[in-house]
Amino acid sequence: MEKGEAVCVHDYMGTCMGSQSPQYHTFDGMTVDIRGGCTYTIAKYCGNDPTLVPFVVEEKKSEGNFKEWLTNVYVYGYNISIHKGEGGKIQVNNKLTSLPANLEAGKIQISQNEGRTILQMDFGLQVTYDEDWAIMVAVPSSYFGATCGLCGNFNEDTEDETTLADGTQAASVEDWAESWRDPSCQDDCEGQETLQDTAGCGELIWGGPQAF
Ligand SMILES: [Ca+2]
Repeated sequence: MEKGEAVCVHDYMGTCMGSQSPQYHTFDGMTVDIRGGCTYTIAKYCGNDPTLVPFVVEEKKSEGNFKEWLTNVYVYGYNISIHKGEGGKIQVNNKLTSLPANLEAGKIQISQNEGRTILQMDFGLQVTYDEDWAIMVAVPSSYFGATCGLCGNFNEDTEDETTLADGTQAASVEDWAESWRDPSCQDDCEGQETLQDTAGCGELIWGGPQAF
């Protein structure tokens, strides 16, 4: 049920891609360019269905220092972190872990294949991180319309991707992308060129449904 109407949803996977540029292609097909280095929420469960496992995928991009790029996945109480350019090292709750690895009695499987680190969750979420620093997040259609972050809201509607956490539409794609930027990234705002950009760094719209 969605907004009081029954919605028929086929069983399929939504795919979101992020590249080094840095640029993201949302589940619903919109392209988002990111300015400035910081940690961004890429995909997150923003619904309130207790039968769905909450998760957060975030990516840290540092301007001019690719070694600091990493992806954090928060699921089942773990923080799984994949660091770029470090030969496939991963950290589980800040502890270096060799691959392949299984966590939570196999509910989380982490493997490596030809430079690609693959996280596969038992409920269908898949996160892969390539050698060339491209991230892919695949989410099963059970999460239809219930994700948020730079990968969008996964409802097959490209037009409403820039919906903010409070339900309103952002003034621009840039403003919307800013809203998924970690509020702690004040230092990165020094490179912004306009007053509006600087203001956006200090007054992020942050709130709404929190999975964690
Ligand atoms: Ca959408």
